[in-house]
Amino acid sequence: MSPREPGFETRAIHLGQEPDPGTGAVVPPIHLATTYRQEGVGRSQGFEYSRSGNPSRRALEVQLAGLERASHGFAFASGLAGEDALLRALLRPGQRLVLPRDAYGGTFRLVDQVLAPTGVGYLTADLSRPQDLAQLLAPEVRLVWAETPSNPRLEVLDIGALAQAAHGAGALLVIDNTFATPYLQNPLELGADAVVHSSTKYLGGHSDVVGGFVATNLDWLAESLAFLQNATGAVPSPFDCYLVQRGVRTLALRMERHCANAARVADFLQQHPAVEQVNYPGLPSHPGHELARRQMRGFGGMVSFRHRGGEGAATEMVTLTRIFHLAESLGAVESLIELPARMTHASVAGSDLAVEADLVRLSVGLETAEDLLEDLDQALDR
Ligand code: P1T
Repeated sequence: MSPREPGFETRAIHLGQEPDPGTGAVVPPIHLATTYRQEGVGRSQGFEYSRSGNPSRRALEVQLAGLERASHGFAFASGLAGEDALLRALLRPGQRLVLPRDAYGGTFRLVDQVLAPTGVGYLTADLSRPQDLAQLLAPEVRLVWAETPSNPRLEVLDIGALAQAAHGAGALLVIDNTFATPYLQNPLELGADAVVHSSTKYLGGHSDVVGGFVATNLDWLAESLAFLQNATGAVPSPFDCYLVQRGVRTLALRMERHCANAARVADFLQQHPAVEQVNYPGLPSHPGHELARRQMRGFGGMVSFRHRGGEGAATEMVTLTRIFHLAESLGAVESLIELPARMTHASVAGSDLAVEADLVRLSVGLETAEDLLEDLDQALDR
């Protein structure tokens, strides 16, 4: 019998987290040292200066790479810092990337306002039709960037089909796996070349740390990311690494409840007369439902919906909840509500990624489901 591989929960709790060899402490210490004594010039014990590497960051990188089924993982100071490193590693002036029609506003801003002025071009495409991608992939298009499920409309994209289309044209595929987390989906196993996370969200899970993570199985890309991590220095502090690592230990449990609560919320909203359209991949009416069933191990904790009363009613409604906090970000224990067009996605206004003004986004937390339904009901009814 071949030895069974440890399951997700076991890996989340043990990878990169062996008891401290010096003391036996079952929680690895937070290594605050910025520099490491060398035995001789160029002879270190693996760490030299904390920007280029430190044990706390390494522990987190081992843990997260193991969960994403990656041979290489890199932690960054934020999701956008990770995206920046990945984009710099993959694109040169004169080359282009494809962006999806639905993605985090900050990702669009990074490409449109930071990368494009350096000569890297972009185009947008409806990535729900991977079969159309081949025509768009001119030789200078080196990269397809996608989020699935996407922020804020919860579109589900076929990672395997996108990888095939991208690779057929000599391009690479990056998947932002922030909404799904490695618990629900492993894009590298489906053919993606790199995965990026905002670990500020479900990985940290408690709204108390900003972080990013990039994983890949490509050795040349890993080399470039390691270089950029050190050369540009957008690295997380050891304490930030500890917080994300602690969050990830309970990721499986939290995601189960996020999924269960979000399913209840989506069902409830679908039947509410003030709600026009509910975006949740777990609903059989969602256009990506069947694909999500095949590609994911659950449907996630994010829900968005259009308010039948239009922009004014939506803007008012997000201020009326008592448990859901009106706030940006997502993926933590407490439920959040927001208006993407005016908040998280203000930077996509007027672009192909523009969001409907009456769209409300919910990050469904871990509170008692009945309390969440009651809260939404009273806010929608006023
Ligand atoms: O905020 P930061 O850690 O830099 O991560 C950026 C980011 C990247 N990718 C996705 C899918 C994201 O949702 C985010 C950040 N998003 C929010 C802050 C938000 O409220 O949507």
